[in-house]
Amino acid sequence: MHTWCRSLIYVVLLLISVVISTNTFAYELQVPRQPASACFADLNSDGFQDIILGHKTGWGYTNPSISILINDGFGRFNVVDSTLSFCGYQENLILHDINNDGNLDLIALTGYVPTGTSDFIQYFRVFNNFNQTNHTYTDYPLGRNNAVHKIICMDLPFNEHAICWISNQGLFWGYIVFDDSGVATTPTFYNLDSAPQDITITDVNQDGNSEIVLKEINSISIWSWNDSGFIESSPKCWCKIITHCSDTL
Ligand SMILES: [Ca+2]
Ligand SMILES: [Ca+2]
Ligand SMILES: [Ca+2]
Repeated sequence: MHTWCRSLIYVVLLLISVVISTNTFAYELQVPRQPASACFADLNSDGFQDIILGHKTGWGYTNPSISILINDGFGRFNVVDSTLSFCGYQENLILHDINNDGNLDLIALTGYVPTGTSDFIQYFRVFNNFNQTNHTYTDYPLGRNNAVHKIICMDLPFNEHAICWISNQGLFWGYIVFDDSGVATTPTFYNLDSAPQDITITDVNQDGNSEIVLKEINSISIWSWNDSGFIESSPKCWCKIITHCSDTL
């Protein structure tokens, strides 16, 4: 066989392998709106992790807020439900067992403008035992209606949990505690000197209890939990962030 003939066969086989690979692994999923967040759980109890996508709804109460993508066990996902619609950007979807029944609950944000007012009243929407088919929920008012920047959920002693959030519009952070049976308290707020940028959870001093780490514009503060609520570490700015600027490069 001529060398050019072998080369041609090699090129054809290579093209065929590329086409097979493309058909096997490349596919597209269409969801109804731009995703803004995602979290993962086995929503149909088949042993494979599925995806919950949060969408930016804009101000439309009927725009899809959540899409459920079910894992087929072979590396593909199918969009099985995009019918859940409620107002609120879903930039923070959290799965947490907020009522200690052994089932993950989905925490989202929602809100509405009551008739005759211009205020956008905000709520946490907690879907109890969120799975592919059960979408029952309870709404919990945030108490302040400034834009929510980020949500986290933290385990507290005695099987209690706290949903915490920051607002860079209102310069504060707040939390709601859920007791061991899932009953919520009224929200508590801490005003800040500057806009909070981020909030996260970690065991800073490695004592087995988690603390909240709050990042403001130029500082980081640590908040630990006791029977009276969250207590800020002292001094306030245990870590000063200094930005160096130079006119010359
Ligand atoms: Ca699954
Ligand atoms: Ca639960
Ligand atoms: Ca700790």
